[in-house]
Amino acid sequence: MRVLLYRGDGQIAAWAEGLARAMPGVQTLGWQEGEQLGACNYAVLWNPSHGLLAQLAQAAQLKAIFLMGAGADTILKFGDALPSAPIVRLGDTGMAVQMAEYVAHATLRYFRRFDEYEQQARHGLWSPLPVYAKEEFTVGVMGLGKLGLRVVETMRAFEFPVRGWSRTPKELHGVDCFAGMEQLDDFLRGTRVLVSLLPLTSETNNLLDRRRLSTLPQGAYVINVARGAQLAEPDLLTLIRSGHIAGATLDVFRNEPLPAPHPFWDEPRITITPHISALTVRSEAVRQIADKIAAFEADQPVDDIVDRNLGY
Ligand code: NDP
Ligand code: OXD
Repeated sequence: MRVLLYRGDGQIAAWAEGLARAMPGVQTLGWQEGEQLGACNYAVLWNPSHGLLAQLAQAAQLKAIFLMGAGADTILKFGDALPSAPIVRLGDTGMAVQMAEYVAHATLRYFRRFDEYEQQARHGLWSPLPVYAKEEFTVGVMGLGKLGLRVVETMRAFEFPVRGWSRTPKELHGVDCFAGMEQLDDFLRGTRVLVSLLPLTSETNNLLDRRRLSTLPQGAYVINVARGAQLAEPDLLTLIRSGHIAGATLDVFRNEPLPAPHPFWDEPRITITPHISALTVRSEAVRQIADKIAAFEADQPVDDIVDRNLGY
């Protein structure tokens, strides 16, 4: 069996080693811009180029494409140039716990006023601040998939009121569930800490615009760990500067790396991280991909196949 490995950053050596260990007998091959692609049965890739996808579309023996990450927007953006083989994304593989760590940290930092205590300490000030009421700190998670559900579970363990929003209706113990565009405003109205864990699709692009962000209550906090294009960046900034939104922790941006002159860099109420909230754990990803290839070979059902119509 021949498996193509490709990453936009060229770092495939460790993936090749991992796959060789997980699938004895596998032959891995690489590809570089301008090269003719060799025959392959599967492709495992991240940030492919148009040129690579055009060649994969002609690869007669290709059975499936595996992504080295969770977000299918990274490949679906190529639209008509996509090969017809199924596209399979990573399902959790160690990312859900990292998301839970990240969101818990950002929420607790705001809720327990750690930034303010940090400032006070720098000024040698010993001065307990009023405690926020937990019942007024509803955490609202947009996207109740592999990652969102783990965040919901973690925030419930801290005894925050938790609500969730998804495309299809859900019933989750101890969680107020909302679904669809018609329930989005109600969801936002009662959310003090908003977390986005939605995929980027035509429906979620620019979803968090000025009107929707204004629907959040005064003093709300925004955590975006999904995709930057879901958030209207100038609108967030305006609402933070007006005092309606207290601040934000952002891991993802419309343009990455966040450009040097971007106003977010100068806004102290915005915490910026460089798209690290949940990193691919290569060993777990390789194991999952190897298992899914085995399932394809045995004509067994395979999880996490991307629905091209839905965009995730
Ligand atoms: P899943 O596909 O498991 O879950 C997606 C969730 O979003 C589902 O609950 C789905 O609803 C919901 N959803 C999709 N479209 C809509 C919509 N139009 N309206 C309301 N809800 C919607 O994805 P994951 O949890 O695995 O990953 C989520 C995203 O996180 C990824 O797509 C990626 O962009 C991002 N990510 C970011 C990383 C980072 O480091 N910053 C790392 C990994 C992922 P339903 O349940 O009804 O289908
Ligand atoms: C992903 C990501 O989607 O890294 O996996 O953002």
